[in-house]
Amino acid sequence: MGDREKKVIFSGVQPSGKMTLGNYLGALKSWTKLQDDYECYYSMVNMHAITVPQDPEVLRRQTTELLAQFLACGIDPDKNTIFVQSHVHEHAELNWVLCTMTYMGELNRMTQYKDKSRKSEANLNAGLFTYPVLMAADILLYQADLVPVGDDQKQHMELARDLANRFNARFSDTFVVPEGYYPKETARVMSLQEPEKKMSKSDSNEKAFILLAESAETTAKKIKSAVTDSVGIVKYSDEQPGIKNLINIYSAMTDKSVEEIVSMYEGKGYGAFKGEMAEAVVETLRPIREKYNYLLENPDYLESIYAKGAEKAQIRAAQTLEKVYNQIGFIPKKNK
Ligand code: AQP
Repeated sequence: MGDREKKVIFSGVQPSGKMTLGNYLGALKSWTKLQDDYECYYSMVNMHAITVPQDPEVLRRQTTELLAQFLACGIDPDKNTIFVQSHVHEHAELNWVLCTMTYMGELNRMTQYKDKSRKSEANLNAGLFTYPVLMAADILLYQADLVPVGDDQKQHMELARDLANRFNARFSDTFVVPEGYYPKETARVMSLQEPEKKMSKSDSNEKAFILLAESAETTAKKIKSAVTDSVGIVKYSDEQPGIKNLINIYSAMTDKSVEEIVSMYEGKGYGAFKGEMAEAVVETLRPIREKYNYLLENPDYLESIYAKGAEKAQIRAAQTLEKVYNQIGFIPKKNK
């Protein structure tokens, strides 16, 4: 654990739709900044995605599309290990061990479960309930030091830390206790239609989110129809959550500070602000979308990335699982 050259990072995105600006600004943008200094494991977490019903054909397609989006955002396959979660069976195995050490009360408190179960009452499955344990397994398998995620994942990160500490205390020092890594203003990008809710790729209202892969016209239209308020002043204030969210997005997409943006629109209305913001967002997304479309035409290349990724990820995952099985008293399998 202590003899590693570089610190380790793990993070994942569900192939439950196309990536939103929330996924990008909350997670992927930090991934690209961290890839030079850390040993990074990035996963298309399809096992998490099936906690809500998925069409098999769509899930298959979305998994490779997600990989193309990772690469288009600047995740370098030569520097990072990029893999499909279900290709490394150790995730399911460690999940089970950790399930036996997680209290029902801990899972009952999880707000993501409460939100998602409200949305899908007809599909209240046990996987949705134990989702945070699988997430802990994902992270702990790689002995990750750091987990770059949006702050909607803070509660899940706490559970991962608690489980690592619990296991280490009950048996012996086995897991690195991971830390969450949250970007400042965009740790929670909000819905364009209901700014008190986070932007989510599975929102039934398509105007609520911006997708990295959608056309420039669609993005601009969505920004122009984003819900604001009747104050009419571009101000960074909790009383104007719609405008605050747009300023945060504008700032993160252009690297202009919030103060700079506010002063740029002094005395101007929301129309000018939204118009120029839309242009800036569209221009920042343009190269990502173009690269994404190019990559989709190269399925063999994408396959070679996730094949190599699974091989590399599995080496590390298997080492951790072997230690865990040994600690808990599972006898090793002997080959005849
Ligand atoms: N609105 C957001 N703001 C900041 N970060 C966000 N993330 C998601 N939404 C926002 C971060 O994106 C990463 C991948 O998320 P995920 O796909 O694993 O699951 P999620 O958090 O449930 O994302 P969605 O878009 O809301 O998916 P659905 O609709 O399928 O549930 C995570 O790091 C997350 O923090």
